[in-house]
Amino acid sequence: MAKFWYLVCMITFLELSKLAISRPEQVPTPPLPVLPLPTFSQLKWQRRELIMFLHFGVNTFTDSERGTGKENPSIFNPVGLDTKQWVTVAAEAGISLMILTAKHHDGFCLWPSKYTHHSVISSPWRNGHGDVVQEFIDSVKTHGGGGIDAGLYLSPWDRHDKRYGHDLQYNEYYLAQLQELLTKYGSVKEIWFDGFKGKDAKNMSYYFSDWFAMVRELQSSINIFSDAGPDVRWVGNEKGFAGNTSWSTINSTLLSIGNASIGDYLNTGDPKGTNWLPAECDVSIREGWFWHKSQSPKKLSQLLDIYYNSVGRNCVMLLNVPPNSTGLISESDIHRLKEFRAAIDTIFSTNLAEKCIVKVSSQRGGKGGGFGPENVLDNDHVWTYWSPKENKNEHWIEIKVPNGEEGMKFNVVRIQEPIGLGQRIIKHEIYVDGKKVVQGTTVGYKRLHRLEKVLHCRAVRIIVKESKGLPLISSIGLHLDPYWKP
Ligand code: FUL
Repeated sequence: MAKFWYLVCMITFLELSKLAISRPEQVPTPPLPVLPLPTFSQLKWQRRELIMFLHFGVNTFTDSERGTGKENPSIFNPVGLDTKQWVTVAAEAGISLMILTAKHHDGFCLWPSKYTHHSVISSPWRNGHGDVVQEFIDSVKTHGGGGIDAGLYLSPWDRHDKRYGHDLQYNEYYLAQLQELLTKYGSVKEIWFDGFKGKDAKNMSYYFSDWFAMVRELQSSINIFSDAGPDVRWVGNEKGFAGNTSWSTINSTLLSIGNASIGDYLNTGDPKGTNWLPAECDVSIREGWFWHKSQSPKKLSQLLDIYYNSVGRNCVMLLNVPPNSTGLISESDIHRLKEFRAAIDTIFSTNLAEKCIVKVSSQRGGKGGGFGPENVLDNDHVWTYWSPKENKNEHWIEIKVPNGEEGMKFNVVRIQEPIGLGQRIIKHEIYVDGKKVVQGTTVGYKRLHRLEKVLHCRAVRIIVKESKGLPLISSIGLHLDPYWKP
């Protein structure tokens, strides 16, 4: 009998210890991506949000927007040129990429290209020994504190060079200049191919495939911009406004460079697009792209409108700040840029949602599974996110003021998707204390909704009505914009 009880005890003990050493539950895995996805360089570009364009050249000295190509290089003499100042201004404005027009439509080269005399070597500036591109690149490296990168614009349309209009000769010339720019000056993060040419332009085919292949060969982490990408697309207008619906995806086969009729398609992108090709919103701080004594910067409220309609619509804002004929960024532009940066910081440095409780319709892997609502309030806007469970009918996330605490006041709602796993949300709605205030479409990297008035409330619910695959949200913000007067 004693033997029997001994056996019972042993078996019970073994069963219990099996329980104790049983393996922990499996860690839930991230959901599969929804293709297409950004490349590493596209993701880096998107996170820059605000970048700077610098239009500078012979037009700066002729009060013109479009040089004829007949300008005498002797007019180019920016006696006080200081590219360090440009970089300091950009850094203070929170800009991390600066794109300089190495050559505009007039054909004048800001670097001493060995393939033409129509450049700084024929100008009085630095006695013909100067190189604006080199000074610009050096300043970006030394004054950017490691946080600023350089990009270059090389106009395909060239009104000066005699080879323009002769396909083979001009394409060889253009490619030779590309090789100079992309081998002599170190790392270049964006190259801008402007598809524009005037109605009076000579007939000419550009060998884009050769150009793009050469760029890829010479620079490993560059993004190629043109109307049609291949890395960054034009937004379809020069007002800096993306579409209210704004997809980073598009069908490249429907695009061509220099074709004005595809503006609307470029503006909104395509939910069925098989290419990841996000839009860049180019716009000037002044009326013109080049500096003109008679022009002054846009008002702060205009810059903020552009910001909400570009960065706030899943795009990057490329703001042109043209150096003047002395070779400096003008004081009035510096002043406006400082105001602009201060406004963005004021609006977005406080997130009222941080003091709230966040509830969700469901969460992948259950509590503690790594995909909970706490992820929408951390500082990682790409790789930590809320994911609901598969096979649920409704997906929502709610931000609530804890009981006993005062309600919150805001007029901006920020929503972000972890685009590293694809852009997914097609339709969403926002309810404030049970009342619908936003009927929205796409979200993407960042969606900013400016509301009609400041709301004083206790609960904000975002409902995803339609998405490609599971909807994922990486960040939510409730902000107060004191500059917004609708
Ligand atoms: C346009 C050009 O014609 C303008 O001068 C400017 O460079 C702008 C960014 O692109 O196509």
